[in-house]
Amino acid sequence: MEPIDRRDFIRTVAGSAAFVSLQAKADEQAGAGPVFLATWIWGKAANEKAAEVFQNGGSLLEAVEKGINVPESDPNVLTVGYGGRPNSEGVVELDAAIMDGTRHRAGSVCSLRMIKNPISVARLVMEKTRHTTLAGEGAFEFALKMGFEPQTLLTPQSLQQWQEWKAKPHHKTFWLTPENHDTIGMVATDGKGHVVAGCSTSGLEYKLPGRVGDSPLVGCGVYADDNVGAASATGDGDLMTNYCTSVSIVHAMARGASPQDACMELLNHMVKTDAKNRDAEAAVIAINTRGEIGAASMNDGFHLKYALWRNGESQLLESIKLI
Ligand code: SD4
Repeated sequence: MEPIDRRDFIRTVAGSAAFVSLQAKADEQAGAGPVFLATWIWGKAANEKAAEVFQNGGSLLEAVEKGINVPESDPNVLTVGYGGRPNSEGVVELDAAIMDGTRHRAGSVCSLRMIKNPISVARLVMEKTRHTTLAGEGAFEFALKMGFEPQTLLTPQSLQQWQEWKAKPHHKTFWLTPENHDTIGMVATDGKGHVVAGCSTSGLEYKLPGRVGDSPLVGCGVYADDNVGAASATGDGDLMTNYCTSVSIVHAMARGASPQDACMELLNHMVKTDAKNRDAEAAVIAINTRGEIGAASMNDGFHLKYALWRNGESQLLESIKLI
């Protein structure tokens, strides 16, 4: 990956001074305890749950899992877990992954049907098997063996929306629009140098059955390494997978970049390799082992709101944009 052009970078962030100073203030307190950072507005409730689990003696891994369970179980979050929008055939297929920075080990599930908490299944893939990823029918059978209850994941709301989409003569498909997708990505540290990353999504709405996005792929939707930090991504997974976003960000941090610079460097690299990516729906978050954070969006059309929990304070913030 090419290093970011500092002039481009300075120009980009100049218009985002307010966000920079907010984040600088947040980073001043780095190293002062656990930090939870998550994508989109439902990240706030997820962070608060994660912090509660951690403060009550749970592991960081458990905290991230239980935090992500919150939007997964919420029928009003139409892009994650129960109530997530279905594929083109009206079937909800979920993707999720979780990675433990100490063991450098991840678990993930792809195209999982009828199980509302895929992040919990992903954790069990990591903890109970020698595998990293289970997909489709195999992931479902594994979840049943682990005691998960199958249920329909379509809600009246998501069913009705799918029917309306299907009824449109020239319905747009396999594409994102600003209001119809999002994912929960979470990165966290315990304040003592341990990091975890988790990600869960119903993926692109009305996707082709069997389509796997970036979220459950190690190095794309999640990456965590206790030597450096952790990262997660949200956006057009069909595009972002090609940039191995999360591992690229963690490697940039390993070379000395701050989490924010590492996020910007990744987005900058996407634009340098293909100018069309200026219009891409892409956003990323990162944390290092000192608890410093980064969050960045490609452009205004897909402007990431992210949630930060630190020192008992739970905030919703807006990410810096590259363009
Ligand atoms: C995917 N990256 O399946 C996910 C969707 C997403 O914001 O994050 N949307 O491609």
